[in-house]
Amino acid sequence: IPTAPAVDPEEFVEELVRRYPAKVAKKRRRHILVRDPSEPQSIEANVRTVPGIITQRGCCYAGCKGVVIGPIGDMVHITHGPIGCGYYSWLTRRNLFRPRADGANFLHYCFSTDMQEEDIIFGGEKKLREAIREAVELFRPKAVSVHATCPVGLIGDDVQAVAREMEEELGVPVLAFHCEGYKGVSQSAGHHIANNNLFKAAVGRDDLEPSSPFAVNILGEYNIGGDAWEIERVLERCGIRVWAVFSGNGSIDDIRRAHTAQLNLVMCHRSINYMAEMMEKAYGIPWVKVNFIGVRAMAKSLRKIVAYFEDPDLSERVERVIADEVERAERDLAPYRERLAGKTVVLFVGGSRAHHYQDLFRDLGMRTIAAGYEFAHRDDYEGRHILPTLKMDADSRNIEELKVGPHPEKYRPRLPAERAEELRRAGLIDHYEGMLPDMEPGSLVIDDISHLELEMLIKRYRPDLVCSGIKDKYVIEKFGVPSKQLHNYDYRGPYAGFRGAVNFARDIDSMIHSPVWKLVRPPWEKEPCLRAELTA
Ligand code: CFM
Ligand code: HCA
Repeated sequence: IPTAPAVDPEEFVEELVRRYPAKVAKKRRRHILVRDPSEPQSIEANVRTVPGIITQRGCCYAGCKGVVIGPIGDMVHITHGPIGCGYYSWLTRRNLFRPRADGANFLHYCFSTDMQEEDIIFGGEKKLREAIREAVELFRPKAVSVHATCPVGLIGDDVQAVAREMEEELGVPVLAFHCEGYKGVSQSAGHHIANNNLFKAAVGRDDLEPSSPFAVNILGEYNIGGDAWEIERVLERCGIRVWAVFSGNGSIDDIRRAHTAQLNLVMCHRSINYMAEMMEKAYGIPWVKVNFIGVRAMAKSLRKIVAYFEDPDLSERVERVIADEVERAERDLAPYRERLAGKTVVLFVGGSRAHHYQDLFRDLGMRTIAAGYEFAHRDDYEGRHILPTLKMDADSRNIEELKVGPHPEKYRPRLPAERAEELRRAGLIDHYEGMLPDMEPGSLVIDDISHLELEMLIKRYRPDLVCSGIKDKYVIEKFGVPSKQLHNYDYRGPYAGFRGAVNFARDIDSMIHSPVWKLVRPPWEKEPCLRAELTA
């Protein structure tokens, strides 16, 4: 694909929205920005997609079952609904899990009530009861989760009542989630529902304390392609204990005792900020926003942790690890950087990676010319706290009553107010680090991008790489542009941490420099398929 002629971004934005009917154009215009650092900018986000537009978004059930709860490997997760919902969320996200000493790993199974027409007409609660009983008898899990899908909400099955009943009958915790797909405008509502119930039903149930004084939880890290393992390798090398991960390679036992950690590291703010805030309010655990994607971002995040602990031995050890890991990563990255520097990329993914991966591309000398989230909120773009317009429920108000551990009096704020203020001033405990401030002047930011807009963007800007998901991957590649899935990593990874950065550079280099792209001609450059000739 030849390099793009210079594009005027403002003109391009007008061209984009001109393709829509006037009312839709007005709506979409508010989701598109040309980055201008000279003024405070705001963008519309987390609102309903206009019906008829082809969006990359998913549903509330995906956000709850697929994203937050699903990766906990030693629980049985039951989808209450027609079989498609369970089937299409079965192993596709690549959240990896290694069983603990008890050997339990249920992630290879797809549990569903497989609702039929009859259940829709007469109600599915009986079937759900039987499914929970059967799963517990066969697998003896430590806990069960139940996830409602769209039709369940429409017919009114009370999954929470069934869960309470079965919990009593079987003596196993059953966590029920009313995460019907249609709730909210995207996956985002599902994250919130998952956080609330997981906090109420699991966190604080076991008071076991870590033996290390430097124990942290990692929130919003889902071990896609083994990311959590690489992060853990580095942290353990630094002498920092990973006490619980929400929820990559996750165990329900770890989550039950997560409230005894010293610090919460928030990787994906979008999916788990609710949990971080509830744990801070209820148990006094402060949280810092981190990014473990990219060499410099990883080093910066380690230094944030060090600043919190204020321990000279720890600082020294962490600096030694950073020096060693950075040197090795830089050496391994050098040949790729030479081949990738100056290449352009556009990223349209989820609610955090479209921002996090920009750091890694900067390490490689690549330029992000356009980016956007599918379902993130304004905070995640603008890098400042914005009060939510829609309040899901009042959980955070009753936080005092939510301290359920055996010794609630123990949980006091770990971070004195003065020190917190100091760290905040030094930029070391930022809670909101948005995408916008990090983007180049003149670059494009597009929220909830549509297929049409992505196609026009590729045609006009001709980026060297598009990072996206399965819904657009093959469309993009038929345009002759390599497309990297930043969701499931195209069956590869890990990409987090120091070693992950090198894996990523290698994979991107081989994609971009594959000779295959020269053989693909985008549809808009092809001859018409049919030709008629008039003969004498
Ligand atoms: Fe957070 Fe995620 Fe993401 Fe997300 Fe997702 Fe995901 Fe994603 Mo797919 S939790 S917001 S709801 S980082 S599943 S691991 S890749 S869209 S950018
Ligand atoms: C989801 C999961 C998803 C989908 C990925 C994609 C994932 O939100 O339903 O669209 O390619 O990461 O598996 O985001």
